[in-house]
Amino acid sequence: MLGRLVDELTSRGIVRKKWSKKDVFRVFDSLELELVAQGIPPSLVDSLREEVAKKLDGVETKGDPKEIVRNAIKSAIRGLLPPQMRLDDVIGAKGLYKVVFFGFNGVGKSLSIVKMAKYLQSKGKRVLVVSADTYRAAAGDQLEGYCRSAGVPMFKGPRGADPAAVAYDGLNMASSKGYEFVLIDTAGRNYLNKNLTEELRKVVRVVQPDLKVLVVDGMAGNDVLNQCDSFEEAVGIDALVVTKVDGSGLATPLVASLHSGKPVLFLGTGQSFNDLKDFDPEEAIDYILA
Ligand SMILES: Nc1nc2c(ncn2[C@@H]2O[C@H](COP(=O)(O)OP(=O)(O)O)[C@@H](O)[C@H]2O)c(=O)[nH]1
Ligand SMILES: [Mg+2]
Repeated sequence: MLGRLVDELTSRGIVRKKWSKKDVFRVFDSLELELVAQGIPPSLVDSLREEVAKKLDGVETKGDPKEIVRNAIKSAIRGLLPPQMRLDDVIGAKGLYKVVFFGFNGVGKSLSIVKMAKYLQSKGKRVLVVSADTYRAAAGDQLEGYCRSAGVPMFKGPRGADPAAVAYDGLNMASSKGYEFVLIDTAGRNYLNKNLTEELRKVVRVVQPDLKVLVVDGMAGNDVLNQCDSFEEAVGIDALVVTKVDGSGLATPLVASLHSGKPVLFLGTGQSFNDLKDFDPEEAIDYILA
C-alpha cells in the first residue's frame, strides 16, 4: 500500500543527500491520488504527510535511506494511532461488564460475539449472550445456534419484541444469575436509518454499556470508514471489531482505527469460534508498508 511512497521518498533523499519538509510534501503531493485510491482517506494522507515531514526534515541520507524512510513512516503512524485495547484488558473488570455490539447485516456481528464469549469463558468468566435482534426472525435463531454449538448461554426475547426491553430483561437475568459479562447483539440493516438509530440509542440508554462496539467487515473496503462515521454520530463507538481479515488483510483495521480514533478490540480471522486474535499495530504497519 505504501510501497511506492517509501520508494519515492527514498530516492528523493538519495538525490538530495538529505530530506527537507518540502521534499516530503512534494512526494506526498505527487502520490496523493494514488494513496487515496488505495483506500487511505485524504484527511489521513494529510496528517501522515505532516508527521512524516516533521520526522524526516533535516535528516541526512546516511546508512540505509530506505530504512530511515520506513522508520519515519512507522513512527508517524504509531503517533497517529489511538491507544489500543485488547480483550485481556476487559477480563479483570469488576461487577457486570456490559457490551453492546452493532453494525450492518452480514458483517459478522453474531459470530464475533460468540467468539468473544468463548474467549472470556476460556479465561474462567461467566458470560451471557443476549439477542436484542428481534427484527429478523432468523437472527435470534442463528445466534442461538452459534451459542449452542459453542456452549455459551444465551437469552433471547420473543420475535418482534422491543429490543431495548429484551436487552433490559437480559441484563436482569445476567445480574440475578451472577454473570460477569453480558454481550448484547443488536439488529443490523444494510443502511443506518432513523428507525435503527433510534432503536440503538434506546438500547444504549437502557443498558448503559461499559463498551459500545462497532463490528465492521474487513472486506468492505472504504465503506468501513463511512460506517465508523455514521455509527459514531448515531450512538458513539468505544471500540471496533474488524472481521474477515483472513480475506482482507490488515489494512482495514489499521486505516479504520486511524480514521475513527478508536481502538480495535479484536480481529475476526475465520469462520470458527476460535478464529479471533488481537490487533497488533506493528504487524499491521509492516503489512501496509509493503
Ligand atoms: N472468513 C470469515 N468469515 C466470517 C468472519 N466473521 C464472520 N464471518 C462470516 O460472515 C457471515 C455473517 O456472519 P454473522 O455473524 O451472521 O453476521 P451478522 O449478520 O453481522 O450477525 C457468516 O457466514 C460468518 O461465518 C471472519 O472473521 N472470517
Ligand atoms: Mg446477526
